[in-house]
Amino acid sequence: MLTMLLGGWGTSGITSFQSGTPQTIFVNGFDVNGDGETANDRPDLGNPKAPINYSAACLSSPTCITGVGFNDGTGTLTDFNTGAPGTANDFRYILFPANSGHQGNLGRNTFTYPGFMTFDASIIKRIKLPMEHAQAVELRMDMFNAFNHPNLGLGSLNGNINSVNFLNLDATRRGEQEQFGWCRRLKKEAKSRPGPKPENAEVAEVAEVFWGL
Ligand SMILES: [Ca+2]
Repeated sequence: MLTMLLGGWGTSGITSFQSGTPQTIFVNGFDVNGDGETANDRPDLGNPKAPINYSAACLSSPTCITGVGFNDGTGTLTDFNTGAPGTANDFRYILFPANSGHQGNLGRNTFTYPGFMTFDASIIKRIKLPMEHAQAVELRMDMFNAFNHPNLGLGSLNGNINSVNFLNLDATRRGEQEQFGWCRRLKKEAKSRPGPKPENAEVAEVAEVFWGL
């Protein structure tokens, strides 16, 4: 009994690392340089450390700073989304009026999302059975992202300033998941045939796998 409880255990695991995805910051539906293209204009870079806040509460508040500013051409700065007055330190990105001819100085792929990291692991327990033809039952638990490490922002890449999901780092790509299952491993004798017996025909092992317990 003690041997049955303590023996037959096994583990396996896979660790994955991936560097962050680069993202170009642009504004859709707002032709700043006046070239007729409204889907690829880029802003100026303001304070690179200014926070971005595209929460629903901030976007709907006339006094909230979202981190994207608007220069009306005279140097006066307001928030591009809410109209709240601000200073150069409040805005990471700054847009100029539509058809103003201004070319944003922000380059392509200047924003990098956080990297991707997961730890997948499996715990396996094999139990031998004294039944005819049945050799063992294998129980296993597979854990995907076993330590529930958050992978922020990778599920909804969005560099469009005019989207409510702009740089949405709250979205997670993959959370912790578990899967349980069992596998019945059988030994069955190979069919007898006339003539000499092949060397490897004594026993064939097959497995029947059922998942989703
Ligand atoms: Ca344009």
